[in-house]
Amino acid sequence: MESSRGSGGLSREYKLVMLGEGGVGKSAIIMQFISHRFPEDHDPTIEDAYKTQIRIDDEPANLDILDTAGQTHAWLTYEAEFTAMRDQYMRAGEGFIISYSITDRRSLQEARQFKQLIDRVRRTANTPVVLVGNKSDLTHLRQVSVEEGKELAREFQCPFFETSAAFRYYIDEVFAALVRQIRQREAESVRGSERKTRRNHSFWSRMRSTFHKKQHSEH
Ligand SMILES: Nc1nc2c(ncn2[C@@H]2O[C@H](COP(=O)(O)OP(=O)(O)OP(=O)(O)O)[C@@H](O)[C@H]2O)c(=O)[nH]1
Ligand SMILES: [Mg+2]
Repeated sequence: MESSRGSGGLSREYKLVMLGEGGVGKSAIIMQFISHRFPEDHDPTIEDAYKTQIRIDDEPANLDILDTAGQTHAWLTYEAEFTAMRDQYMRAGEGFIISYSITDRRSLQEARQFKQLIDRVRRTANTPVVLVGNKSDLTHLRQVSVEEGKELAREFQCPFFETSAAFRYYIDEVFAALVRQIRQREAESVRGSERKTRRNHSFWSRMRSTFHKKQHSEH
């Protein structure tokens, strides 16, 4: 586990990755979260990294957030480089925000593709993920219902939020939910390895007592 000393003392670093189709508002969500600003223009991202320190459930957390390129044409132009880069952050990331726009049905389909990609690269369906339907303020342009978002989150077995980067709705909640998912998985794996140790213990004590009995009966 990596840790560093921040103003809040010893705190864990969490590597988070923002995924989603081009223009759904990935950069806007991150910018609102970190600096309470909303970028009006769409400036397509290639790759940006942000660091911030917050407290979640009274525990400090250093977030290392990677903002990725949603523009598939960029992926196609430099296909080999992008695929290599993508696989790298898919492996290095500990938690993923998969975002779509409620005004763009195709971006919801893309969200499913992103989840499949994460599962494939990491060879598990158990990676911490949060599903986000952004641009909830644009109600007149809605193409994806809240129910459809919830349904996809049920499929992914992950938390779901409809956000508005423009109005800063549910932005903090997304990042807190993702860190909680990571902490929960970690606690589960610690419990799992404790159980394994206990099982091993009882295995060895059984072996020892069998050996003991054997030794006694031989004398
Ligand atoms: N109304 C509204 N507009 C938004 C919202 N979030 C983002 N936008 C706008 O949508 C456009 C795209 O936002 P970006 O944050 O650049 O999108 P992106 O997903 O980072 O795009 P790529 O970097 O190309 O993948 C910008 O013009 C934003 O102002 C939102 O919640 N509501
Ligand atoms: Mg961007």
